[in-house]
Amino acid sequence: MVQHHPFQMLTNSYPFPGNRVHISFRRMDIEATDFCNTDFVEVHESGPSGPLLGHFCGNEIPANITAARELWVLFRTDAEGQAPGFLADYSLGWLEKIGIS
Ligand SMILES: [Ca+2]
Repeated sequence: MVQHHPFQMLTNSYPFPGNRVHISFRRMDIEATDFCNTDFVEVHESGPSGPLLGHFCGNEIPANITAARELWVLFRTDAEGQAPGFLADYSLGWLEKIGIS
């Protein structure tokens, strides 16, 4: 039986039109499995039931993600194996101010 240890983070920005959340992955080293189905990072827009923007494992650094007002990030592991994990940072703001066009 696979045992999950979910961790979730919800980022919110203010609901002004044009406001965005931008996330950049800096390091990525999560146990790689077929279909990334035991250990993974998952990014959704708005919340857990929002559109899936990415589902990642392994050690390839994902592309940057820019979404609407909110990003929901889930990191999930099981009890098997160890890896350093991931490092990401995020910024909030108007697209022009965070350098996204
Ligand atoms: Ca694992």
